[in-house]
Amino acid sequence: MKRISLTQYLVEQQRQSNALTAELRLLIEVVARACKTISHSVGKGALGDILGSADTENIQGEVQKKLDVISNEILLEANEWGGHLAAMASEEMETIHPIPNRYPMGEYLLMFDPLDGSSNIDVNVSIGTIFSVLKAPEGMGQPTEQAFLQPGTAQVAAGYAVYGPQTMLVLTTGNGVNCFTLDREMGSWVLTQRDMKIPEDTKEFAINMSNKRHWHPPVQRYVDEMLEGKTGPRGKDFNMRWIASMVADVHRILNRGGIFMYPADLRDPASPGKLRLMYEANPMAMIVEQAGGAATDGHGRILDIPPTKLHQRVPVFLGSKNEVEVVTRYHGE
Ligand code: AHM
Ligand code: MG
Repeated sequence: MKRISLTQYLVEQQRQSNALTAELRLLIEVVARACKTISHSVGKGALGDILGSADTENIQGEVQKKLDVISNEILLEANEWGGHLAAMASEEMETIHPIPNRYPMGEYLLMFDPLDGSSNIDVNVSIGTIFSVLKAPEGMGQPTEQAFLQPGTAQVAAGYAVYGPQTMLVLTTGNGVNCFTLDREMGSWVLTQRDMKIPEDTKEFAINMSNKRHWHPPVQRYVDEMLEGKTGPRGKDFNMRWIASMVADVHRILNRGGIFMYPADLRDPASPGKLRLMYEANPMAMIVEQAGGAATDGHGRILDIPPTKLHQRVPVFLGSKNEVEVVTRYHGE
């Protein structure tokens, strides 16, 4: 079979659709290159002195792992000089990162979770990088946090890299979802799955069950009914998977269906769920919708949520369309 590289795929996209500009193509290639570097560090593990804590905290009060910090640095450095970006924002930085004056300023905004699934770093379980691309508002001048506060529907590209047994890059520019596998010997991304589609029905769910006692009634009901299996109201047996790396859970769902949930719960009303809207929920919601799935916060589409702050958290229900529809309907009843 003829191998198509990421570069070739992007050039073809650029020729076919006007949506993919030369700047956006460069941006995606640079992000993909940074992910390659992160993958290389991840692969070294203890041999690269990248495991363990960095002994610092991020804006969310979470202890940063060395690899969180390293991955953030790799993405910042890779994306600063190309002239394609106006600013960046990251899970690991309190405020936005404008492009230094010595470089030209471009028209895009890049957001990322540099290393998602941090609790899995030290135990050699799949982790990943998630990214989201927006256009800077016209005539913005110096970028501010406000420029980033656009709903997910405004994303022009989104993707993730998963560092597992294989390193893969899953990408959408609003024209379906494609998957590239890193050829580690050649150092290039090769198109390995075209137009990924999530099955509409599923018998597999993903949720951290240890939080069950804190869930709101609609989530309790939904999960209880699945657990009742064949003889319960759902009339079928369900299986459960929870990797604790959103990238890995979403990647499984893209390949064979499923529903992923990180609901809000009763513990802290000020904190609706764990996952962050701008650089976790929105890019994943765009990918999932582009693959024919659905993504809601239990009430409405994640992509329609008007953001109020950079590190805002949201409840997340995403994956196979018909299951997301059931749990969302229970929230309304
Ligand atoms: P992180 O960005 O700090 O790694 O946190 C996000 C991760 C998701 O990848 C995953 O779905 C979730 O946290 C797991 O949470 P929990 O440890 O509560 O199961
Ligand atoms: Mg994360």
